[in-house]
Amino acid sequence: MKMDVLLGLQWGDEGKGKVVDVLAPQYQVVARFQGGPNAGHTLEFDGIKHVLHQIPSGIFRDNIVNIIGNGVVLDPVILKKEIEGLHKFNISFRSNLFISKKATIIIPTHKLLDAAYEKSKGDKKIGSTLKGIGPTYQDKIGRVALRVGDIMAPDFMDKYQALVEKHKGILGFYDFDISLLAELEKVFFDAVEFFKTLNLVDSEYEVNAYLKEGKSVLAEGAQGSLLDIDFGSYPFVTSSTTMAAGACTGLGVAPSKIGEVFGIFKAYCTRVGSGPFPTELFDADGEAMRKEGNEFGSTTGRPRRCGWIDLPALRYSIMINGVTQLFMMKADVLNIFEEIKICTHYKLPDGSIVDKLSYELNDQEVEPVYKTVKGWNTDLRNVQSYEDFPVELKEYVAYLEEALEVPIKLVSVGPDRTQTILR
Ligand code: 2SA
Ligand code: MG
Repeated sequence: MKMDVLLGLQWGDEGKGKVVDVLAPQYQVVARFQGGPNAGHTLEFDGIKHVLHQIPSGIFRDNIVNIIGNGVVLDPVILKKEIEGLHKFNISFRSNLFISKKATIIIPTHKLLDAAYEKSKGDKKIGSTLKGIGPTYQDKIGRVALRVGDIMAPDFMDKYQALVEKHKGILGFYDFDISLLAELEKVFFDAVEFFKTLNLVDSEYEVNAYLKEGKSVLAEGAQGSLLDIDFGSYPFVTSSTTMAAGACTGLGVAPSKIGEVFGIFKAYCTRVGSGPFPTELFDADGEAMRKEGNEFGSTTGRPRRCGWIDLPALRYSIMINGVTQLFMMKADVLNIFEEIKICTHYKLPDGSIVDKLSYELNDQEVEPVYKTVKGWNTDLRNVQSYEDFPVELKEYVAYLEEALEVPIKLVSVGPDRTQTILR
């Protein structure tokens, strides 16, 4: 069997959680491969809305094994809270949640460092979720981080203290107040004890064994391709590999074992945090999108920046990920518009028209070139199948499909599990 990968093609919040939840019955294993508690995957079913941060979105389906892979940075405190939050759903996480011993641990000083770095950047700040993601990946690459497996080792406290001393030195350099640390550590060590009771495994063996046995595995991405550490709008990115290749390194699965790559995108665009966003709307249309789409960060509650769909950016993401199927989310949010704009190119300050996300593009004020189409301006609540789509929505889908050269296999017309139309 091959492992399918599902990922966001924009700046995150494309609706990945919902899609995993809908696709989950076709899979026996769902695995997270990067990111950490900066992610917020929202699922809605039976009138309940639930947000997951680190736990894979397969957790709500019985008989699905959920794996947190080595590429993830994990906060034990948030994981404990997440698991406690699942108690009311009667989820047997003891038998269906497995965590890689090679995943990296976020410790309290990582969160303080995140805040210190952001503060030092002033108005050039990244807009981090302040969950300690960047500093933890920094330590991983710097070969000094603590890993999940370390918490079982007798010298865990020594390793922990050595890292904290290093962090204190940096925090001192930034003159950052660390008076909260003792309190944070108390909660952290409490969570570490809980953590020891979970299923800690060599997940690369598990995932590969499942594939060998013919079980279907879905790798669930977090954030989006335009936030990728290499290909995103650097430095306004997250610190992990959010693209399909990250599923290989973040789970220990060979590139030859990757099957379908599902690319999720919204029928428009949002971004939370700083950085370039060519089609961003600052007018009443942007405000209406935010309101209609309830565009507020599911981890931090921050209002998301909103704008029209951006085809050059989508084509770029499709290229670097090798997307084989597209899923378009939140089409219903555009119901309110009489006209819809599609960004087909960018106009550079020198007047030239381009459709590539070149290195230089990042630092230029670009103007989107739009094609305007008629909106459907209709409620989609009663839409049951593609045949029920208003003609303008059919045309929108067809236009995007042709421009992106990948089939759009799924269109979401509302937040609930059931409001998902397969084509
Ligand atoms: P970080 O926290 O250091 O990784 O942030 C770096 C940049 O990456 C962006 N980022 C995100 N963008 C969209 N959604 C994310 N998850 C949450 C959600 C965000 C929230 O699902 O809504 O609740 O605010 C996410 N995580 C990181 C971030 O905004 C920075 O631009
Ligand atoms: Mg999200």
